[in-house]
Amino acid sequence: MNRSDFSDVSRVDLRGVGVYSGAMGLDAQRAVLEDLRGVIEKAPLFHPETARGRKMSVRMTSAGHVGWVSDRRGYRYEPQHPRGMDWPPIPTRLLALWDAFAGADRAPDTCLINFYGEGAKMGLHQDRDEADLRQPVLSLSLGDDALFRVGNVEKGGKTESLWLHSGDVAVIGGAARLVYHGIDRVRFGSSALMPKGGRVNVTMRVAG
Ligand code: MD6
Ligand code: FE
Repeated sequence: MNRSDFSDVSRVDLRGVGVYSGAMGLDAQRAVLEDLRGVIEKAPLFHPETARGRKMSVRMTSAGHVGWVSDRRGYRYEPQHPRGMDWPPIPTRLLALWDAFAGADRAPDTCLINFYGEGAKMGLHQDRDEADLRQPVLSLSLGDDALFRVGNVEKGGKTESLWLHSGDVAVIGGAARLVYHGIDRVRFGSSALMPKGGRVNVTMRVAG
């Protein structure tokens, strides 16, 4: 599969982050959501704690050889879910999305699934738990609209925001690989994909 299997969309640059609006059509989004339901059945969503002992507002799980976990011991990739099961494989439809948009020479070995219920958000952060920071991180947004904020490689300074919609892809790589970014808020119940409300953000990476 390559870019032509997805909608023909152009790259919008947000402080070095590549945003592809409408990269995935509604039917493909529905199929991915089904794939993700299968992952969550085997590796249930959990509510991680930060190193400071606060619950994150998103719930998460992973697919792939390793998955991202956070607890009092800090952030890291682990070969198993906190309840002890292996992480399910990354759905092939998502691997195809990576091939089409990531521009990477390696396949992802982990896929983080973040679920945003009403009021959930994600503070400004860097994605820096991966061993090879030359490899990009690719995200797919599904469900509710989300206000995505992008800052700088250093903490502080100016930021810019845009609304991510269901089917949008964002790629953080190259000189922008370590930019601070986050989700200020979601418009709960704003999508046709998940009419009862909710947002799923899927990020694929090369962790190890
Ligand atoms: C989100 N996204 O969209 C949060 N990280 O819910 C991220 O944290 C992110 O969109 C790395 C690369 C792309 C992203
Ligand atoms: Fe991130």
